[in-house]
Amino acid sequence: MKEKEEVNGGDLIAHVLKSEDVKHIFAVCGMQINFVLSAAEKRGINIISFRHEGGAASAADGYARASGEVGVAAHTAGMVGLVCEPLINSFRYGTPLVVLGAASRTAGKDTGQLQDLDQRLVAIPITKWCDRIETWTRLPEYVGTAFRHAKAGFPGPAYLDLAQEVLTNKGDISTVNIPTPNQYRTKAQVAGDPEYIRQALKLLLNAEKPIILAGPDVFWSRGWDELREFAELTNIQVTYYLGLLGLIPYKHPLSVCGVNTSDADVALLIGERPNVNITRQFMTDPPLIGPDTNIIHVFPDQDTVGALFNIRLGIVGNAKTVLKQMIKETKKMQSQGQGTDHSKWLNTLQARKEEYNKKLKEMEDKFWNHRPIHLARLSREIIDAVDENATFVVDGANCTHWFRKWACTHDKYPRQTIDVLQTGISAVGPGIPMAIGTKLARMDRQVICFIGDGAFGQYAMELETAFHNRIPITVVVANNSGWGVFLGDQEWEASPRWEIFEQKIRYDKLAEALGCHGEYVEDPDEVKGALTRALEAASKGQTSLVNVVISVKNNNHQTSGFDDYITSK
Ligand SMILES: Cc1ncc(C[n+]2csc(CCOP(=O)(O)OP(=O)(O)O)c2C)c(N)n1
Ligand SMILES: [Mg+2]
Repeated sequence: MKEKEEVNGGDLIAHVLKSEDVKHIFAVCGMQINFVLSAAEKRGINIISFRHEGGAASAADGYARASGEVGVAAHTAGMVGLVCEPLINSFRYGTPLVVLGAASRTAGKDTGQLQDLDQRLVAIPITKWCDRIETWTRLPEYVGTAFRHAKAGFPGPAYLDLAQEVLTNKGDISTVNIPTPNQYRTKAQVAGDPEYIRQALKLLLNAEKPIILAGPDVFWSRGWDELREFAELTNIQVTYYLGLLGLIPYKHPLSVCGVNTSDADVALLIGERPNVNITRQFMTDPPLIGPDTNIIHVFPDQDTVGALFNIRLGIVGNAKTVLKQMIKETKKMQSQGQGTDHSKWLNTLQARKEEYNKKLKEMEDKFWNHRPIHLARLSREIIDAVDENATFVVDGANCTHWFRKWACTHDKYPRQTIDVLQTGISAVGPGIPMAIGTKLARMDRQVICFIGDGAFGQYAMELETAFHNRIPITVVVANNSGWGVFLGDQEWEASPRWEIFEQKIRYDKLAEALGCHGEYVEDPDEVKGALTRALEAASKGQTSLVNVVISVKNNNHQTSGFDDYITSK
C-alpha cells in the first residue's frame, strides 16, 4: 500500500530524477520552473543557477560529455529560444540531455498571457524527442520517456514542455504510478549480425592498409577497453577526429591520432555519423578517410548506417557490443590462420606520427621568443603547466586550430579534451559553461577552458556562476583582439572593423570583479608563472583566468605551416 501524501508536479518530477540518479540540474530560475527546482533540492539534487539558459544547458552538455551520464537542464516558461544552441549541439553530437522546459497555463493559450509559447514548435526539429505534458498523473511517465529517448541507441537531447498547471497542481502521490527506470527503458544493447561481423573481419584482417576510426558511440557505450583490446589483437592503428580524444592514449603505439589516414584501403568506422571531421578536412585537421577507402560502418541506428558514406558493409549495433563480438570472432579466425601482414602500413602511419611530433617541436622552437606571444608557445606552456590528468575544454577558432594539435598529445583517457567547435554546428562560445559542467563531473581533476577572446565574450558572466558555486575552473583567454580566424595574416589595424574589438581588453580585471583570480600576460617569459599561479588559485577553490595577449600575425592557421604536413603521404 502506498502512503498518502499531498505533493505538487515538481515533487513527481523530482521522484523520477532521483531514481535516475541525477546529481545536478543546470538552470535559470523562474516562477513555474521553481516548483521543480525546490522539489529536486529537497531530494538532495544539486541546483546550479546560471545567468543564461544557454549557459545552463551548455553546462549540462559539458557534464554529459565528461561523465557519460545524462545532463539535465531546466528553464522557466517561454525560454526555449535560449536553449536552442545547446540543443542543436547535443543533437548533432549525440549528447544525452534532458531539458525540462516549464510553460504557461494551457487554459490561457493564445490569450496573450505572460510567456505564452508552444515551445514544442521550436524544440521538435532540434531534438531527438520532444513532447508536452498536460496531465498531472502522467508526469512521471513523461519524464521517464524523456530519459529513454535521451539514452536509447545513439544518444541525444530530449525536451519536455511542462504546462504550468501540471507543475503547480497538487494531488495524492499514492494515486500516481511512479515507474522505476527498468520499467520504462532497457540497458540491453543491439548486437551486430554475426554473418556481417565475419564479413567485416575478412575485409579488415586481409587489408593492406587498415585503420580503425572510432566515434562518439565508443565513448557513450563505454567501449574504450574493447577498442584497445581489438586494436591490439589485430595490430590495427586507431584514430579519431581531434574533438574526441583519448579513446586510446596518445602514447599508445597504435594511436595515430592527428595524422592523415585517408589512403587507408579498409576503415572500420565505428560509432560515428557522417561528419565533416571525417570525410573532409576540418580546417587544418587531417582527413581521416579518402575516396578509395572501403568503409565498414558500425552504428546503433539502422537508419544512419550507410548515410552519405558510400559504404562497403554496414553493421547495426552498439559499439561496445560489436567490438566484443569482433574480438571473439577474430580470435577464432586468427587460429584458423586468417590475416595478412600489414607492417609496411603500420610503419608508414607511425612515421607520420613521428613527423607530426617533430612538426610541433619545430613550431615551438621557431616561435618560442616571438613577440607578441605565439600560439605554438602558449600551447606548449599550457600542456607543461597542467597535471597529466587535467581536462581541456577548447573553444574559439584560430586559437583552437593550434591548441588542439598539442592537446591531442596530452590525452590519456577518453574525453580528456572536449572540443566545443567540433560538434558539427561549430558555434563558438559555450566553453565556459561547458567547463563548469565538466568540472562538476571531474571535481578531483583540473579543468582548463582554453578560449578565444571572441568566444569568451558570449558567456563571460558565467565566470560568476563558477565562482559563486565554488566550481573552480581555470580559463585561458587567447586574446588577439578580434574574431581572429578571419583576420588572415594581416595586422590588426588593417582588419575589417566588424572583425576586431578594442585592443588588449583586460578580461583579467573583469574576472577579478566577478570574484575570480586574474592574470594578464604580454611577455612570453611570464606565461609560465601566470599559468602556475592561476592553477594554484583553482586548486584552492577559486576560479581563475589568464588573459594572454597573442598576435594575429603569424598565428593564422592558413599560414601556420601545418598545411604541407597534413597532405603528406
Ligand atoms: C556563435 C557563432 N557565431 C559566429 C561564428 C562564426 N565564427 C567562426 S570562427 C569565429 C571567430 C572566433 O573568434 P575567437 O573566439 O576570438 O577565436 P580566434 O579565431 O580569434 O582565435 C566566428 C565569429 C561561429 N562559429 N559561431
Ligand atoms: Mg580572437
